[in-house]
Amino acid sequence: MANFKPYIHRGNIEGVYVKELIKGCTKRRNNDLRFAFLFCRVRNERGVMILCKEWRQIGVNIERKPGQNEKDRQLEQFRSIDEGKPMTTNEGLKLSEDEFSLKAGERGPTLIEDFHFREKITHFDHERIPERVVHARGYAAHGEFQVYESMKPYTKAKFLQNPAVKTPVFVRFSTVAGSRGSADTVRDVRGFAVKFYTEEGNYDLVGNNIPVFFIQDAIKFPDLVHSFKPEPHNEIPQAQTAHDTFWDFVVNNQESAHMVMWHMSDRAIPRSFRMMEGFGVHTFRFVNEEGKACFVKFHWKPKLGVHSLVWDEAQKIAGKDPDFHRRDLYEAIEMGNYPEWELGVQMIQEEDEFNFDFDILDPTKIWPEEEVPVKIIGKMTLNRNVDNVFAETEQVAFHPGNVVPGIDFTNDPLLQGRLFSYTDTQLIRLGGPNFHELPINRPVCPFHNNQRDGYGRQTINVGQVSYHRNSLANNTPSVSSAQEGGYAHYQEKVEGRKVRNRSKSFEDHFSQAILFWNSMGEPEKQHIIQAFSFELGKVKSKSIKQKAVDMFANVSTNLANAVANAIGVNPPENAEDPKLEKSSPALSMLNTVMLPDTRKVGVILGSQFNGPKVAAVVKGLQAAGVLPVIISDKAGDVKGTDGTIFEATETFLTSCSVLFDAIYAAGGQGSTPAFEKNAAQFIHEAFMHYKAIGATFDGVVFLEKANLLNQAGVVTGEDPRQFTEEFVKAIAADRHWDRRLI
Ligand code: HDE
Repeated sequence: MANFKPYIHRGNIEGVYVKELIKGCTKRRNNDLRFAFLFCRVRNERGVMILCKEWRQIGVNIERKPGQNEKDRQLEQFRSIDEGKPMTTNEGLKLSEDEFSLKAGERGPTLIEDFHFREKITHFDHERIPERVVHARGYAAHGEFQVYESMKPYTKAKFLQNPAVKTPVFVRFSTVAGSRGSADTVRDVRGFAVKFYTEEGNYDLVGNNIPVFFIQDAIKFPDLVHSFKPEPHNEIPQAQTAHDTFWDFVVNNQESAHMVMWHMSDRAIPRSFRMMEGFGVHTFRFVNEEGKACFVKFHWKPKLGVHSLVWDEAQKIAGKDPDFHRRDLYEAIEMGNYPEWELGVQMIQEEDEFNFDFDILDPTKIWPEEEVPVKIIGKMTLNRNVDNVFAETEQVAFHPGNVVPGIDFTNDPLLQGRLFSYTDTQLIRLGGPNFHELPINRPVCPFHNNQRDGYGRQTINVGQVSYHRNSLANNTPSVSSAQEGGYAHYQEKVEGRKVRNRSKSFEDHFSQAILFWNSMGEPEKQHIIQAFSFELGKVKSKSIKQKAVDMFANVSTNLANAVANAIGVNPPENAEDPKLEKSSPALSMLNTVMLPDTRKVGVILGSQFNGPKVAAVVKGLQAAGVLPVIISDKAGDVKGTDGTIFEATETFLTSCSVLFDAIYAAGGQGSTPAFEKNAAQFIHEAFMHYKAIGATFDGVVFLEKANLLNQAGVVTGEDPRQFTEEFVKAIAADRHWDRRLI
C-alpha cells in the first residue's frame, strides 16, 4: 500500500497549524500554485487529530510536477485553469457583468442583442449528451501498467515485452443496467474497461467482473438489454433485474443459466471496485513475432482480494450513500492507497482447441483455472483521479476492436458483434466520427490517414492530398509491413456455408452452472438462494416463477426446492440432483486474499473516553493500514479523560453502520442514553452483517447489554496492543459467517 506524500505541508494552513502529518497526501489543484487538496490525518498544535478533506489555500509555492507519464503530459495541453482569471465569452471578450441580462429599461424586456446571455444559455441548454445505452453509470481513474516478464514467446505486443516500460492506462468501472444517476451498490454485473495507451496505439480490454455472459450471440444483445432495463410501460424498476421481463428472458433463453448463477451470487454486489476481479470474457488470440498464435483469456486479480457486501447492506447503502463505490475509489486514490491488480492470462495452444468438454469460443463458459492455469504477467496501479469527470470519464470511448499487433480476435460470435457495436454507439453518443480526437481518447503515438472533416474536427490536416494512392504526396501516408509494425490480421483458415444457427458445441447450458454451484461455500450457497428468492419474489407472473424454479433444478434440486418454498410455487417435479461433482476452488470468494488494508472502521467515541488507551488503539489500527473514522453524537472535538482530543468527522445522523467494514466501540464515561441507543443500533447492524466488532473500556458495556460477547468476530480487551492485534485480524477476516444471529 503506497503512502503518497508528494507535498507535505507543515506550518499554517488557513489558521490551523499542522504539526504532524499522520497519514495521507496532498495534491496541487491543476497548476494553480496557491491551492492544495488535503486528504490527510493531521494533528494540530492542541494535539487534536483532524481529517482534512478539502481544497485549502496554502501559503507556500508548490511547483507543478511535470506530467507523470506520456498520457498525463498530453492531457496537460488541454487543461484549463479558470480560477483567478478574468471572465470572458467563448470568443475571448472580457465581460463587465454576468448577473443581469441586457434589458430595455430596468423593468423592461431582455434584448436579443445580448450575445453574452445567448451564449451562456445556449451552451447550458446543450450541456447533456446521451448516456451510454448500457454501462451508463461509471467512474474512472488514471494509472499505469507494467509487465513482469517479457511475453515475447507468446505475443509481439510491445507493451508486453519490457518490464521497464510503464504503459499509461485509463480504467472505467461501471454498472450495466442503471441510468447515470442510479445507485452504485445495486445487484448487477460491473464493467471493467481498461484503455492502454501503448506506443503502438490504444489497446482496449473492455471486460466485466464476471467471466461469462448471458448470451452466446451478439444479435441477442438488444433483447437481453430490453429485458433487464426498466419495463417500458411504466419505467420501473431502476437498476434492477428483480422484475418480470428479465426473468421471462432467462427462462426462455437457457444459455443464460451459468451467468445468472454468478449474477445471483455475491460477485454482483462488490464491496469496492478495488476488490473486484476483471475478465476479458471472450477468447482472444496472442500472436508472436514468428506468426504463431495461441488462444488467450485475460484476468485482473485485485491485490486486496475479492470481497462483497451482503444484500441487506447493499440495499441500505443505495439510500445512505448512492456514491459508495465512486467515493471509495476517489478517496483511496487521493489518500495514496493506490489500488492494484495483477494481469493474468490463460493460454491454450491451437492444437488443443478441441481437447476440452466445452467449446473454448463459447462466452458462457470459463476455462477452469485448475485445468488451464492463470499465468500472472504484470501489474496495473491506479494512481490519479480525473480532473474533470465529463471530459474524461464520460467522453472516454472504449472499443474491443482497438487492438495492437500481437493481439487478435477469435470467432466467438459475441465478440464478433461487439466489434461492430462500439464504434457505432460512439457516433450517436459523442455526436460524430471525430471522438478519437477528444483528449482522453487520443493515442500517445502519432496518427495519420486520409480521414477528414465531420462534426467537431480539431486536427488541421495540412496539404493538398487526402487520398490513397497518390503521387502528389509520394503515396503517403504510407502503409507499413508487419515487420515495420503494421497490423496484419492473423490468417485463420475459415470455410463454411452461410448459416443462421448455433454450433452444437454451444448447446450445453448447465454443466458450468453446476460447476459454479458446487464450488461455492455454504454461506455463498445460502446467499444465492436468498438472491433468487428476492428476485423471483418480486416477479408477478406465477408461470415465470415456476419456469425459473424448474430451470434451476438443472443446477441443483436443493437450490430449486429452497427457492420454490420461498416464493410460493411448486417444487420441481421428479427432479434428480445433477450428477456432476466437479468443483473449482478458484471460484469461491471464501478462498480469496484477506487483508486489513484500507478497511474503514467506525470508531464510536463519547466524551470522557479513556484518552491514552483509545489513542493507542486508533494509532495501532492506522499502523495496520486500517482507516478509523470518529463517530459521535455531534461533530467536532471529543475530549478524553486526560484531555486527549479527537475530532468527530461523522455523527450518528450523517453516518451509518453499513458504510463501515467494522465498528469499534470505544465509548466514553460521559455517554448519554441517546448516545447509547445510537451506538447500540450501529453495533447491532454491524453484527447482523457479520462484520468485525471491537470494544474496549467504556464501550464493552454496549456489547454486554446486547448480549454479543463471545460471538465470532467480536473482540474485546483492555490492553490496547493485544486488543488491536486481535481486532485487526478480525477485520482482515472480513465477514464472520459462523456467527449465531440473534
Ligand atoms: Fe458491451 N457495450 N456489449 N459488453 N460493454 C457497451 O458501448 C455490446 C459485452 C462492456 O466504460 C456499449 O460505449 C454488445 C460483454 C463494458 O465506457 C455498447 C454486446 C462485455 C462497457 C456495447 C456487449 C461488455 C460496455 C454501450 C453483445 C464484457 C462500458 C456504451 C455482444 C466482456 C465501457 C459503449 C465504458 C459498453 C455493446 C456485451 C463490456 C452499446 C453489442 C460480453 C465494460 O457498444
